[in-house]
Formats: sequence, structure tokens, C-alpha cells
Amino acid sequence: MCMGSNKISLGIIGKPNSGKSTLFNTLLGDYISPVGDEYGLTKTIHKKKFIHRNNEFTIIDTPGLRRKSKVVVKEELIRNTEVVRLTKNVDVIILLIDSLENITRQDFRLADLAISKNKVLFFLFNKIDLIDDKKTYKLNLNRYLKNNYSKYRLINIKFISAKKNINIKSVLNEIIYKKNLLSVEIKKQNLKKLIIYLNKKANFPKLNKREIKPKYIVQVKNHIPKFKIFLNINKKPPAIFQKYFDNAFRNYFRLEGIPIIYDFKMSNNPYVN
Ligand SMILES: Nc1nc2c(ncn2[C@@H]2O[C@H](COP(=O)(O)OP(=O)(O)OP(=O)(O)O)[C@@H](O)[C@H]2O)c(=O)[nH]1
Ligand SMILES: [Mg+2]
Repeated sequence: MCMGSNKISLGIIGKPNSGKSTLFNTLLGDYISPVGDEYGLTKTIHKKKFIHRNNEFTIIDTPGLRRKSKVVVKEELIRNTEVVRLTKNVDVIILLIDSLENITRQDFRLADLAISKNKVLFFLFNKIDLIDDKKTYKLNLNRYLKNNYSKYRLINIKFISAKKNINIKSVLNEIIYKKNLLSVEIKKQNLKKLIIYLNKKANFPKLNKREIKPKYIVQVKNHIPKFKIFLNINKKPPAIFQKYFDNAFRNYFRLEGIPIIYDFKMSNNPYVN
């Protein structure tokens, strides 16, 4: 994998008061974006660069996002639209969540947005310094997300304190790792091995009483990992198969917390095209 100097753009989003501007300032080691208890303090997008381990990060602090029904002034709606637009143009999205608050539907909505745009997504639980029993808190939260969020395998979960500078370096290192993982190239022979392994294991979801089976996989050149999967059926596979395949694929190649695009092809002949 190519290390060297790497460019990573990083957007910090989340509800008001979760600590986005604090994190932004901590990463920069400078007080640039005003911080405070006032709800909805940040009103403009702040963008700055810094270097960490030879990687050039561009970080973006954004105004807090609330549910639409809670927004009363037009300016806030315009700001929300700007934030949503901005999320399209970054590599990595940090969804910042206040550890003292419950994770909300709004948080999941923002996460879904990032995932739909194929971003590397981090759920960062901030203000961990205010939690007494950190170990139990982390365990419970991981378990909660695993059981309640269907896209659990696509996200990265970390616990930090932006204010007290806890776990920030480890998050940056993890971000670098996941960004590099986007350019993973899987050898043809390993894709073949996966097919053999999966076909032995069997127990695939069925379509019209027939097991749907992958016959051949090829990686497609792309900025994020993308694969064409040839199947033994002539229809688009049902969602349950796609989910099953995704799980198997991620397990086999240890690809968690990054987007992967699967292009399911219906063909009886794996060597077509
Ligand atoms: N204890 C603790 N307080 C924090 C931490 N991070 C931020 N805060 C506090 O939380 C409050 C809100 O922080 P901000 O950084 O302004 O939050 P924000 O997400 O930028 O808020 P908006 O700009 O309104 O969306 C401030 O009082 C911060 O000092 C943390 O890690 N621990
Ligand atoms: Mg702010």
C-alpha cells in the first residue's frame, strides 16, 4: 500500500453543541472556530489544513444540524443545505455525537446520508471525559449499534474528548488507515478463493427455491473498492442476498468501516464480457 504524502479531506458534522468546533480547534492546535455552550454557535463553514504523519488533512467545521421541524429561521435551512452539499466533496465524514445525549434519529439520518454518498464514516462519541464508567458505556454503545443499525459494518466507532484531547491521535491514525484501505486491490486469485469458499459453505438466500450463487468476481478500477459479481440468476438479487454477500465479503477480506460498491451482474456464463 502506498503511504507517503496523502491528502485527506474531513468534514465534521453533527447536532449543535456536540463539540464540532472544539474538535476542529484541537486538531489544529489553535483557537480558530469559536466554541461555546450557545446552541447553534457556528454559523459559517470553517476550513483549514494540517499535517499528521505525512498526511495533509483538510478539515471542515460546520454549523450544527437539527431536524427540519425544529428549524425556524430561513438562514438555518440554507446553512443545512450547504452542509449537506459539502458532505459530497470530502473523503471522510465525522459524525460527532455528545456522549451525554442519546443517539437520535437525526444522527442516523446524517449517517445514512454519508453512507449513501460512499464516504468513510466515523461515529465519534465526544465528551467521554464526562462519562464515569467508560468501559460499560463503550460496551453498551457498541452493542446498541450492532443490534439497531443495519449499516454497522460500514461505520467506525470511536470515543474521544475533543476538549481534553483524549484519543484524538488514535482517531487520526485510524482515518489514515481507512483512507488507504480505499485503494485496496484484491488479487484475482483471492477473489477466486472467496468464490470457492462461499460455494462450499452454501446456504445462500434463495430465489424461486434456487440458491443464488456468485460465480465470478472482478474488481473494477474506481476511487473506492468496486466489484462486479456474476451470479447464477437472471434477475437483480434480492436485498437479503446483497446483505449476505456483503457480510461474507467483508469478513473474508477484513474490510470494515469503508464503502464498497457491488455491481451484481446476472449471467449464466461467468466469462461473458
Ligand atoms: N467536557 C467536555 N466538553 C466539551 C468537549 N467538547 C466540547 N465541549 C463543550 O461543549 C460545548 C459546545 O462545544 P462546541 O465545540 O461549540 O460545539 P459545536 O458542535 O461546534 O456547536 P455548534 O457550533 O453550535 O453546532 C462547549 O461548551 C465545549 O467546551 C469535551 O470533549 N468534553
Ligand atoms: Mg461549532
